[in-house]
Amino acid sequence: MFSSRSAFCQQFVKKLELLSGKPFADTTSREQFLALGTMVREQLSPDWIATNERLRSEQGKQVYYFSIEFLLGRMLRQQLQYLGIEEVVEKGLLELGIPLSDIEEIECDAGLGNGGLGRLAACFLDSLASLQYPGHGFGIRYKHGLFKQKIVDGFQVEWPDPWLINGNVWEVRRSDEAVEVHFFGNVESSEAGGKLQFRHLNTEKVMAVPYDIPILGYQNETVNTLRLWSAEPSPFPPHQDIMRYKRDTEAITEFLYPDDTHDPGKLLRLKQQYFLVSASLQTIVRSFVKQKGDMRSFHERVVIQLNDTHPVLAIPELMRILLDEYGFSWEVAWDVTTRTFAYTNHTTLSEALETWPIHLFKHLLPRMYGIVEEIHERWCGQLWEETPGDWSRIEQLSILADGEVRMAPLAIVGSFCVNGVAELHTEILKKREMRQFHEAFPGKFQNKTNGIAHRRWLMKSNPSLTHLIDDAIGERWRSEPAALQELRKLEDDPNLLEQLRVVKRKNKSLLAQYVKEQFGIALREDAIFDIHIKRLHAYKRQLLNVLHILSLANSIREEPNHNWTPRVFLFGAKASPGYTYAKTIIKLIHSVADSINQDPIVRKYIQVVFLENYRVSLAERLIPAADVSEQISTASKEASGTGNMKFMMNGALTIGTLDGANVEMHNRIGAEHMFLFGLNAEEVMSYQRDGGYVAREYYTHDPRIRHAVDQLTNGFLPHTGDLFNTIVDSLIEENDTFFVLRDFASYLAAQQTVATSYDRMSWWRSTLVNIAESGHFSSDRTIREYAKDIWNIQPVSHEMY
Ligand code: 26Q
Repeated sequence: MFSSRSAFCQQFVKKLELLSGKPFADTTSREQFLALGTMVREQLSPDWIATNERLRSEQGKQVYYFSIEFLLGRMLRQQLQYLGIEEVVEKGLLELGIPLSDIEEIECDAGLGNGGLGRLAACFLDSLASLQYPGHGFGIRYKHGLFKQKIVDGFQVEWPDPWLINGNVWEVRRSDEAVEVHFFGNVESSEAGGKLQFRHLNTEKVMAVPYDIPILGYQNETVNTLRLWSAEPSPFPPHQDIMRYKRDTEAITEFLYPDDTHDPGKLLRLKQQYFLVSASLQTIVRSFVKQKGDMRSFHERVVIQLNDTHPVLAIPELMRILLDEYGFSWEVAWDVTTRTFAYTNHTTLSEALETWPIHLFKHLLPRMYGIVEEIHERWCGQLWEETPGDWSRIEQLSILADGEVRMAPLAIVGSFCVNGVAELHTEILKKREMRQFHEAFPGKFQNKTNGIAHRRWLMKSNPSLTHLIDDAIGERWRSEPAALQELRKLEDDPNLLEQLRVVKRKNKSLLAQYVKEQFGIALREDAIFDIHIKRLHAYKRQLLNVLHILSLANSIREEPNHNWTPRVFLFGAKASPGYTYAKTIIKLIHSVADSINQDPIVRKYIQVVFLENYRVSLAERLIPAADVSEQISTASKEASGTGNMKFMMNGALTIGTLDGANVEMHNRIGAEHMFLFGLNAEEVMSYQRDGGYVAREYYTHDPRIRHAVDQLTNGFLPHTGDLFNTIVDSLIEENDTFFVLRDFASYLAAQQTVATSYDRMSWWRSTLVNIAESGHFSSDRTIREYAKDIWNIQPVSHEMY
């Protein structure tokens, strides 16, 4: 169909007219997008069927990735690249007078995630397919993804994200594979032949309808599946109040929850979690049994990775299936279950660990509760035998405590492997946050440092750099990203360094053009582009960046004739709607931006821009244009970070703390190729243990700090009154939980080094070194490690067919 440009054009025009019912000349970009998307789907269909057939007949072990979030972004260009038809299509369309980039803009981001965790799941699917592993995703088809952010008068306002409003070309509804999920009701037990049997009665039934999305491997004929579940009323509804039943049912998959400062009262969130795991396990068990599998060896052909604790109900749900539906003994069921699941932890912030009130859990999921209670009791019994009388150990390790179900302990006890997402993070889990568990299960904890899909975050988003790399070292790196290291031979090639500079300038220019068109703001292209994009959280310390900007502006006013290096500070961040502190920081960034952009002296050198509605497709434009990557979390708080890797891969230099995966970047490139500052994790944790930090002393003794902090509340920022009192209070009265003032001087010094090093030969050499060493952070490496060390699965070979 895409064999030649003219064949493509002919097919495209025909498809477009058929679908739109209009002559070609009258069609809109949306209709063109739909036509092209439909053609792409038809093109990949045979490979999708073949991949599924292969998996069915081969009967090897498969991995299923359970995640409440998949932050996919846009898919069109990626599909074209993976099918190897981008050039034919792009040139063909141009002959018809249509820029592919215009059609691309029509596609809504699939924003079914909050940030790092959801995007990681999407990158993993990409690598699974590209490496030909038999691996599939299971998630939820939210009718509305993460809220859209609008900025009104400097404040964040949230709007629903109606991403499905024009349909979704990539999905296939599979009503024939719908299943039922049961909520509420009561559990009855009876004895038969000396054995207790349980029946879950009077339940509310919800239909789970799957929508499958094809996940292509890179030019390898593999098409895996992401199955997203949608909740619909059952065709046999309960007798009373049918309207309420319909509403309650549809509400289950209506919205993605924003990552709120944990509110355990949200019944709907728990409903989503059980809905996902119950429906997904039914699909998996059904296809396993259909292939004549014996449930006693389920774990030999199925491994399920739990992305954080959100899908952890899968553990008691598989127990339920084995006990109640297959009549297994507890011991055998537990053996199969604990050999099936592996759990990834994404946080060390103890306040973020998930818990559910028992009364709510029991009401919604009575059978799940009975099973969790028994898991808990047996586990505590085991602990008691190991260390009789050690109540404090049992308390720390127990699953039920203080009227709550603790999901992380359930996950650890019920799975055969627990992994952290960066070396430092895993060490902190093993030595501190989960030390007791690590001692109870020696060998269960592993590290799997996160990674990113280099195909999206370099090949797709940065074509200029991609071609430059191809010219320098050939194309092997595209399938073996570690080969980017070959660039290191060229560290002293002035010609290549100059070309890196040219590419960066070009990308900055493209971004400037976009920002001008979208937001009406003209960016100064000769400045350092210093970019801080991620969710807004106190521990990520956007505030530290803002205080530095205020301080830099103060210095410029003091010495207006000094030769200051021009800089553009770009921010992008969504704040959770209920997170007041984070929302105040967004307003603060806007107020500081206004004060600076209006100051006739300061604005000669610096510009501050907050870009509304940060999301995957915006990240793809920002990251290739970055000179400086802000990775400045309080050491020990950021589990890994993945934005850090994306910037590195695009040749930005990191200003950062030794936190998360920054530590591993540092190990690979050395301190001379990044700008490190601040306390390390040990130092932060010893302050937290022993005390001794008095934030007020830093405020009192450092005039630069005092000046900048005072500017938040002394009327320097116009029309803000006492809006920012709470921020100053968090620093002074609440003693600055995240060590912003402690790290301030060190951050300033690092920023000064950035300014003096910029655009020298050594800068571009560092850029080259960063790119060369970034291959390690491809999710291909990560997925190979999971496959070998946790999943025990092999790629599916095509050769035999
Ligand atoms: C919890 C309860 C109720 C509603 C929402 C949530 C919720 C949702 C999302 C809690 C947490 C998340 C997301 C967490 C996350 O993205 N963590 C990040 O994971 C990345 C991938 O491993 C790491 O790189 C980051 O360091 C980590 O912060």
